[in-house]
Parts: sequence; structure tokens; C-alpha cells
Amino acid sequence: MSKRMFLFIATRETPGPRTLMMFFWLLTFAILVNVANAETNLLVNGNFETTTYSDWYCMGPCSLAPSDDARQGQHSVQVTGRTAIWNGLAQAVSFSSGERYKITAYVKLLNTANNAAYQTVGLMEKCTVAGNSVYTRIGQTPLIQPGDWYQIGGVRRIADGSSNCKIYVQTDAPADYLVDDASVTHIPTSAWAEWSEAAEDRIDQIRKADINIQ
Ligand SMILES: [Ca+2]
Repeated sequence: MSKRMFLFIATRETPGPRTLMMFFWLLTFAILVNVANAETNLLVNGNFETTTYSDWYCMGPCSLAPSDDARQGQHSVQVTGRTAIWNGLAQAVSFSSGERYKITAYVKLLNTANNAAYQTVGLMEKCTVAGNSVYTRIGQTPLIQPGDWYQIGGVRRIADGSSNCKIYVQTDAPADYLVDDASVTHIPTSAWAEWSEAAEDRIDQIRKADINIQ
């Protein structure tokens, strides 16, 4: 996907700052997926194959139940009974402040709320910083329709001084959904530094390249 996006950018648009920033983050995600894949998943039962949920819980009102509709393996988890956008599947994660993590999950909507054709689904982080609850959107995916699996999430640097962190899945209206194949993986500082240098060189090459404007 990132390669196709790169070709589109290179042939269709003058690479202004916004385009370059979009490319920068696409490249970040694509490369860091490979880096982080070698790391341990910090989530417990991220594939929901264990159908009793000792580590997963509901942020606010909701119900969790096993589903045989799986993206990977035999089971996913079904999340129903939500009454607000922030209600949903959650798990506490032992992040290290200042470190970067790839945080992703696959979501399938079972319906939409408020008669909407689509929903925006977000992967959220809640941490305590200086005694206050801080809510951060790790990533959100718009225009999700019921019936298909979508990957949500992103790459996140945990703020200094963070503690008591958890992640949770929300939608822009309280629809029912499935989740499978969720993971949180640490991105080593050395890998991030190597990637940053390579990306800056690559972006500089693109900036200087001939652009075919249509
Ligand atoms: Ca599974």
C-alpha cells in the first residue's frame, strides 16, 4: 500500500510540506511495522483465542463475548452494549515513558449507530500524567462499513511522566464491533534512529527529484 501511495504522490502532486509529511508518516508506519514485528506483543491474549477475558475489560459500559468470526485463528471478541463513543474494549499496558510503540488492532463493525452508513473507529490511549487523565488518539480510521476487517492504530511515543496507561477502541457512535489480532510492540530507539536518518535522506531525494505535474 505504501508503495502505491508513493507512486501516486510522485506523479500526481507537487510534493509540498503536507504531502511530504503524509509520505513521511506512511513510510514510518510501513518500515516500523517490520521493525516492531520482531518484538514481543505486550498485550495479553491479543488474538482472543482464550475466550475468558482476565486482562481485557470494558472502558465504561459494554459487554465482551467470544465470536467465531475471526480474522486470525478461531476467535475474535464481540463488543456490544456500548452507550457512549468512549465505551469499549480496553487493556492496561505497561509502557515506558518516552519510548515508541506500534499499537494496532483489527476491527469489524457489526452495525452502525445513528443510522450512519459509516463510522470512524479510533484506537485510544489513556494515561495518568502529573496526576491528570490524558486521552490521546493513537490512530483513527474513517469511513468504516460493517462486514469487513480494518486495521486501526499507529505509532506512538509515550509522553514523559506517563503511568497507569491503557488502550481502548472507540467509535464515533456506539456501534457493536469485533476485535482480533491486537498488538502493542516496542520500537527500539536504535531502530527508530536508523529509520529517521534513512527517511530524511529519502525525503530529500524526493524533494529534489523531477516531478511530473499533471
Ligand atoms: Ca483470533
